[in-house]
Amino acid sequence: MNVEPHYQNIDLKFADTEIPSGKTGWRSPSNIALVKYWGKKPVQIPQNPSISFTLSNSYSETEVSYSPASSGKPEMEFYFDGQRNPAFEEKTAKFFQSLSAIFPFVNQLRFVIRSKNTFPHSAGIASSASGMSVLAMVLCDMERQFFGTLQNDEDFRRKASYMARLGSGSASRSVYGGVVIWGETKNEPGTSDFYGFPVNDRIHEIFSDYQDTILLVDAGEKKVSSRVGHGLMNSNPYAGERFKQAHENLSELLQAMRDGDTTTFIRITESEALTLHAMMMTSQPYFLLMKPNTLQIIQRIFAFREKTGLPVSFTLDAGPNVHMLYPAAIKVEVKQFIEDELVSFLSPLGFIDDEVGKGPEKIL
Ligand code: 2P0
Repeated sequence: MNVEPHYQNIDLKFADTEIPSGKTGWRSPSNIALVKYWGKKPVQIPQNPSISFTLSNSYSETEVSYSPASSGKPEMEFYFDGQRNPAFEEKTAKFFQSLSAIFPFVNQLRFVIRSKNTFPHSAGIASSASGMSVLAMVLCDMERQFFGTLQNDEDFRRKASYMARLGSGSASRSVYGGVVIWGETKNEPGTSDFYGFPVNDRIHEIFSDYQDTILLVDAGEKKVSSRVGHGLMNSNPYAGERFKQAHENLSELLQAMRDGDTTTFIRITESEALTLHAMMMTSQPYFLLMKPNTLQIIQRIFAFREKTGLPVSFTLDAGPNVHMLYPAAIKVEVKQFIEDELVSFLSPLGFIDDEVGKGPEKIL
């Protein structure tokens, strides 16, 4: 078992007369899992390792103003898309409070947080991954600025990923660009249950600019909340086998990604997507999150691949929208395929063109 980093630090606290005011801001992307995280143990430890593409165009952008607080705990106003958002405010305040042994300085500050996403809320793109990773970047950035620690980028990212994980498991992967593993993986040194680990130096270049066109099937889509979803795995009769299979799939997928083997990539990622949904269908209570048009699109992708031999495939999140994955070199052919065969199955929101991205960026 990997050793958990020890981040509790009572010294990360301002002298009473030196509590600062200022502003910082980051942008952080969402990510799409190829081997899925579905099932966890306390505290935010995954039942199996997962691997994802960090996205480029689907991100959260968050500005945080801070000033001295008087109450001895984090004070907060949270605006989402310009509107005060009590639900996000409560969630973020709770998250910050839970971090007070790691970042004691949060108890001394009043935060005004303004956040927005580049993707529509109802698109079912993991907003917790971008939203929680962006907050982790902000807090680590404040630590670096005010306490002189985390000067080394590797230390900075690792702590940010650890913090992001505590906010939302999948967010641990968004702290890095490219291809990222979260969860200890056999024969992959550096991987850990406590933080994400980028494996770009172990990946064939065909995957470095892989495309993800997100086909929005249902605008009013309701996802299973992650709290409910992960909880279902505690009593799913197939859970044990599933966790074992995910370990095996990750090792095999990583080998295929090293080799640039798109055939194996397609077989494993599509099977992972269907298995995620199979887990929801075999839970109590059960959930059917695909829509008729999800299946229409998947069938069209199978037929297009059969007809053209082009390496186009799909994956799914915990919802009805289809992430269509393909190498950048066949963008033109895939665009035509979407126009000719898929647009009639899409909601008015259409689709989002995305691709593998570089990870979070400081904006302020
Ligand atoms: C994933 N998902 O690997 C999987 C696949 C959705 C389907 O991680 O409870 O929001 O915050 O740790 O990360 C969604 O769950 O869960 C998720 P929490 P999270 O991307």
